[in-house]
Amino acid sequence: MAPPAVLRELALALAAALAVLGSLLCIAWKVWTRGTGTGTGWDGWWERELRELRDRQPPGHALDWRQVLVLGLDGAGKSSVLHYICSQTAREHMAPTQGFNWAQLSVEGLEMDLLEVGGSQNLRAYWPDYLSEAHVLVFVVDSVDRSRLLTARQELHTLLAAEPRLPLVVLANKQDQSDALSAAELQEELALHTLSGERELFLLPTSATWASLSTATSVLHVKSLLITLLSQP
Ligand SMILES: Nc1nc2c(ncn2[C@@H]2O[C@H](COP(=O)(O)OP(=O)(O)OP(=O)(O)O)[C@@H](O)[C@H]2O)c(=O)[nH]1
Ligand SMILES: [Mg+2]
Repeated sequence: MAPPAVLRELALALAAALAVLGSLLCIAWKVWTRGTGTGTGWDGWWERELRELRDRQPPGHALDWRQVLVLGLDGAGKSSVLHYICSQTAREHMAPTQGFNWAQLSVEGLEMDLLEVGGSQNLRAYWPDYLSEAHVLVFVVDSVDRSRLLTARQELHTLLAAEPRLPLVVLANKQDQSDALSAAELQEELALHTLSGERELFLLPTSATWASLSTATSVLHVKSLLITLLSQP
């Protein structure tokens, strides 16, 4: 009769072998079935898995995901606003965005992705590609840059023509500057009154500077507005 220690080791080895075999069978099953759904390839498979995982979450635990798309001409202050919203601190110098800038906020049961696409002319061609995923468009305008207001207006109206219902938040930024146009003047310049009445539309005067943190033009009001807008069912 074998001693109990040897039996224990044999039993452990057998259990480990069964576990490995089980994992291999499971992987084989996933590989076998991955091509049978609507998507093909690993990307589609992972997306389906993620979707199923989200659907399996009990009520109250579901990830409430929202995307905020932040656009506007180069230098308008998009990155500064994002930085301010996410960190409640201002940065002295902000480098131009070469491509994309992305931040995530978890607030009041919301997972909020804030996606900035750079505003330089070569990047503006990519702006429309991001509209369909967005739940809100934040369009940042430099209230001092009078010479490019017409360009800002044209870019904004072109974008909105493709998405007649997308909620819009226009930020009249750099209000700390003495020569800044007021929000009312910008409303005229950007022809916001011509936009469809179906769209939720907000125009906020903002300033992404330290000194403005506790003033009426604080960027933190934007954060509150976004939370309210995106919390709607
Ligand atoms: N005075 C003042 N300056 C600001 C304000 N917001 C941004 N700036 C400055 O404006 C410049 C451009 O700001 P960014 O945040 O980089 O602008 P952007 O829209 O992200 O530009 P791109 O990434 O090139 O598309 C930086 O020097 C900022 O410090 C503001 O409210 N007031
Ligand atoms: Mg930027």
